[in-house]
Amino acid sequence: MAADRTGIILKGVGGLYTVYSESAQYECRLRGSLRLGGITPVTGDRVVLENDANTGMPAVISSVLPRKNVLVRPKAANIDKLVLVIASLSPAPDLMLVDKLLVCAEREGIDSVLVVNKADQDEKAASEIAGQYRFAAKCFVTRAFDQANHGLDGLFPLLEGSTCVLAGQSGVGKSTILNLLTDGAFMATGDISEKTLRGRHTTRHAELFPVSSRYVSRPSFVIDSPGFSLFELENTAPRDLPGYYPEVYNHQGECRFQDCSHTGEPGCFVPGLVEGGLFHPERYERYKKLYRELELKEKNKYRKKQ
Ligand SMILES: Nc1nc2c(ncn2[C@@H]2O[C@H](COP(=O)(O)OP(=O)(O)OP(=O)(O)O)[C@@H](O)[C@H]2O)c(=O)[nH]1
Ligand SMILES: [Mg+2]
Ligand SMILES: [Zn+2]
Repeated sequence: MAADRTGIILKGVGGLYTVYSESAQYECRLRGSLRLGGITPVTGDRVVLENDANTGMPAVISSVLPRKNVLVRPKAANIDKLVLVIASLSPAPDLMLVDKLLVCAEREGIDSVLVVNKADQDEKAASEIAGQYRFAAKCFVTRAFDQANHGLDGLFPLLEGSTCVLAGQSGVGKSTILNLLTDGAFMATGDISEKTLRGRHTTRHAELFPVSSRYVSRPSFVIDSPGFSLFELENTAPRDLPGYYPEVYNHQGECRFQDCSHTGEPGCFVPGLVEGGLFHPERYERYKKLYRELELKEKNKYRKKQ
């Protein structure tokens, strides 16, 4: 019997999945039993395919292979790197969203990169944002729409041989970066300043593309995803939060207190890190706010259970 044919999901829209397998693409549906089993494949999933009895071509997804990881937002699986994109000025940068996404990536064991795009709008603000994250992630200040001077060269080696996902608010330039990385107009980009939605091409679903061989020497993939601004940090206990902040965990041994929340205990070492320029004061303020939010969430969960 021939070995099962496997493929990778490029996108799934309305129950129809585009699957890449052995240099070709196939439109596939889920096998009924799989749908009943409650497993929903997502972009980046590796799947087993079965042929259609009439055409002899792959047409049915019969199972989803074990995942390395899975993200709820953006919805994608088997991710090696999160490429977080933010604009310098417009849309107004939501740094709490960046913090939460970084925590989520740390929790899932996914490397993160921060791209501060649209530097042409406000050069100073762009480098200020990158400065806030310099101990948390590799940061790039970019102008993705500027073909000659985009500032993304440093990102290319980081994509080598991996699957990365572009994530962030709507209109920050994710699809513009995708177009650059894929060397073509795979996906339309849109202008956020348009008053009407007509003519605006906001991304509607997560989709996987190969990175152009101009930038990488091994097969590498990039997933474009729809922008979002609401993001709830689920399944994160407040006491675990310090373990997701490189600024803190890289110096963990230095705190005098075991189980210190680093949110204001007298004698805690973290304010010293802030004073010493090793933890940006605004990011530390947001850390404390996030800690309180997670504490509240935990309390409410406990109350609901009673
Ligand atoms: N000024 C400026 N505009 C840019 C830059 N990069 C992209 N844009 C523009 O920003 C607008 C939005 O870009 P997209 O790439 O569609 O944004 P997106 O993040 O994919 O948005 P969603 O798909 O809605 O999540 C487009 O008009 C782009 O031309 C940049 O570096 N500077
Ligand atoms: Mg887009
Ligand atoms: Zn402490």
